[in-house]
Formats: sequence, structure tokens, C-alpha cells
Amino acid sequence: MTTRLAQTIDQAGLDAREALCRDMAISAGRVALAGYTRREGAQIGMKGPQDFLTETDGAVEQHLKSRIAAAFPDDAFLGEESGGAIGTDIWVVDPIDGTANFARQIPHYCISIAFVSNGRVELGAIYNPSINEFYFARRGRGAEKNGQPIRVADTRDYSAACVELGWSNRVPMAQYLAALTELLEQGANVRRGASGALGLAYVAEGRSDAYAELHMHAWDCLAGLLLVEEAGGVVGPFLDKDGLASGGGVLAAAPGIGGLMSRATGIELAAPAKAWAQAV
Ligand code: LIP
Repeated sequence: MTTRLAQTIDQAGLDAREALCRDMAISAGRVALAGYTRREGAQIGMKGPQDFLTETDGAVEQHLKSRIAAAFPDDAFLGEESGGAIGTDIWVVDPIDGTANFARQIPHYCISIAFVSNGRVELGAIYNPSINEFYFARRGRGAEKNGQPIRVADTRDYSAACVELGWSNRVPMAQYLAALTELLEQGANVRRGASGALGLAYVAEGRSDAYAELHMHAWDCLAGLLLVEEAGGVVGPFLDKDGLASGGGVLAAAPGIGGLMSRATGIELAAPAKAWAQAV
């Protein structure tokens, strides 16, 4: 695969990638829903403790990888199941986010697709085909669900906040329990849906007031972080901290509770949001 010199993709290039991103999120959703409906998505393996793999994960990722290679052969690809190489222009894909739910026939899962150019997420798509909820964002053009604009919640009172704290065994249990305890002691209602991408999309839509997780991979979170930014929320500096290659802590919140979430989880907010949140 050729690695192009760092260059900024022009608007026409982004337009073309947006069209593909929108279309393949839906076509990949049809592949996922077929597996879910025929129960072909039954668990076929374990990548590790509590880390499930289904046949549909592989089928969806191959579907996306082949569509991207056909349309933009010079773009790089990074997928949860097949890996990939980092490049200036790169698609970052989780074929089924919420695999543990998918494998147990719980319709809380999604396809998550992000397009990153020169270290900045430009496009993000998250699609739950089981309930036909399609989220999309393009940097600078807002966020939408099924074609309608979405905005984060205006919650400022922590005792009225409903937040999600993601979990995986990539983080020591003591750290997770400490963050959970602090969030509860601050008065928030804390949920866990086992799909980080949908958890972030729900923040962008105002269904949830914040999503935090002490470690996520890039494919789990990049699309959702752009959705929250474009919907008026505050986020952490995930990509600035080598998140594309190594993953890291994720925080996304309604502005009114971003500062509290950051203090409770120890995950910092990106600079502009940090200054604002400290004033709250
Ligand atoms: C999921 C992540 C989520 C985490 C889950 C799981 P997967 O990814 O999106 O953040 O809390 O435990 O790892 O494995 O379903 O694609």
C-alpha cells in the first residue's frame, strides 16, 4: 500500500468519502442484521476474557474493507478484526461494536466507521441496523440521526445526570471501581450498555449526559467522539495522545457536566473544553 505524503484532502475528496461512508454503513448494516436475524452471529470464539468474536464481525469488516479498497485504494484501513497500517488518510472501523450483546441476541450493537485525515477525524458514522438508527457527522457540518440534527443535553446538575461508564478488562478493576464510586457519590445515575460507540452516539443525541471509559481502542470511539463534538459536546484529546495506535481514555459529555466527569474519572478534557468546564 502506497503511503502518500501528508496532504489535506480537499472538499471534493471529502464529499466523495462522505458518500461512501454513508452508503457502506447501511450496506454493512444489512450484512450485520442478516447475521443477527439468522442467529449466524452466534459466538464462535473468544479473543480474550469477555472479548467475544462472531462470524458476522469478520463478514462485516471484510465487506467494508473491500468497498474502501475499491473506491479509495490509497487510503489506509484499520479494523478491529483484521488490524491494518496507519496512514495519513485512514478508515478506522469496528464491524460490530457491542459484540457481547450481538452474540446474545441483544439489539444494542452497531457498525462504527471513522475517516481520519492528517490526525483529525473528518467523518463518523454509527449504525444500529436492528432499530434502524443511523448517526452521521462531518467535521464542521453538525451531527445528525436519521437525517435530523442532534444536540447534546443541557444537563448541568449532576444529581440529574445519567451517564455511562464503559468497562473492559484492559484496565485494572480497582481503577474502574474507583471511577464508578466517584460518579455515584457525586449523584449521577451510571449505566453500562456494552457498546462504547452507541454510548457516545447517545451523548451526541442527548439521550445520555456523558460517556467515559478508562481505555478504548480507536475503532470503538473515533466516530462517536466526532458526533459529540459536532453536537456541541466536550471531549478528551484522544488522538493527541497516540490514541490511533494505542487507544486510551475516552471522555465525552454535555458541557455542563464535563468538568465533573473529568475530575471523577481522571480523564482530561481537550484544551478549549477544559478551560470552559473549569469555569462551571
Ligand atoms: C466494546 C467497546 C466498549 C467496551 C466493551 C467492548 P466490542 O467493543 O465498544 O467500549 O466497554 O466491553 O469492548 O468488543 O463489542 O467491539
